[in-house]
Amino acid sequence: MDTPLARLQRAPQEDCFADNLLAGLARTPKEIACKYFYDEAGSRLFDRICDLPEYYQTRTETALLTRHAGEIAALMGPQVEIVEFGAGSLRKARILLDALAAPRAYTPLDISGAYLAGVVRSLAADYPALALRPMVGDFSQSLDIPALPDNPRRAGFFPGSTIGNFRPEAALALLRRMRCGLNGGGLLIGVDLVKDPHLLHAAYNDAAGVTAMFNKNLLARANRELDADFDLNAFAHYAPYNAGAQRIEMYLVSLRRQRVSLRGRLIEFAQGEPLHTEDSHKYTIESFREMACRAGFNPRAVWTDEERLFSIHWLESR
Ligand code: AVJ
Repeated sequence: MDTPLARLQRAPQEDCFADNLLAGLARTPKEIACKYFYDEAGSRLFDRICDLPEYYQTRTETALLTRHAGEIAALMGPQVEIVEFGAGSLRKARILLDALAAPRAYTPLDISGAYLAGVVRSLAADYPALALRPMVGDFSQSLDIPALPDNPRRAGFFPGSTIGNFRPEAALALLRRMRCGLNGGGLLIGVDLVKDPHLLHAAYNDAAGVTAMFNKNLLARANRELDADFDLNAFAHYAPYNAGAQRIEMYLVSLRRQRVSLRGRLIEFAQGEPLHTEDSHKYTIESFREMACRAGFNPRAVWTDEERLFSIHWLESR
């Protein structure tokens, strides 16, 4: 019997793909929120990115989680409810669930409902005794997660450096909301580190072109869901590293002057005009801990790999 997917409370201002895309295409420069990457096709493309040789983040974080699982489980304590933000494939959560003492429940949140339903099915089969509460929705808008009747202690899990997709002021606000949503519980968070720009550039411009497909999937999704007529070959993937802002910026660049129809509107693109699709901010361990403190957390522990490519932080609510 499938685990039913609950719906994360829709925040009043939560916008839909069509409205958000039309509004973003009306802005200068044109932009669209990166959360719209994650329809089922996009979630599968991201899974492929995680296995790319250039995309060091996933294997580095997974190795850190595996090596320090015991320490992390001790800090989280027994009978805890794990709330994971942007849970994706649930692969990393399995490392935690295997190390924790009698975890009370696991609540994976993700915006990609169909994809989440599939991965939850296989997790439920592997962890039959675990209380599973998958929720579909946009955690950047609402974190209203109903408490379980026995109100177990919560621990948040936010891996993959998805915090990097939020501009620093928005990241700070999100951490504050997470701290409230965790009711005093701690947060285990993955943070990608500032490093050699060549390594960063390669991670978002892989030789196989999977990141380009992931980026262009946004246009394919608009064609599928909104009856738009984007020509994917008339746009190029462009993902430079902005050293001043310590972030990767992702764009789709129009290769020629063109018009796209969307919901009865005609959108003009000039040749060379960019559509901004994502930022991926990088931190130093110090700059992230400083932000965590400002969000009301006590940065209790941090783990990083020998090459200091990636970091995992355990933050306790002050
Ligand atoms: C899943 C948000 C962490 O920003 O590195 C991967 C998404 N974008 N390649 C990231 C992504 C391009 C990824 N996060």
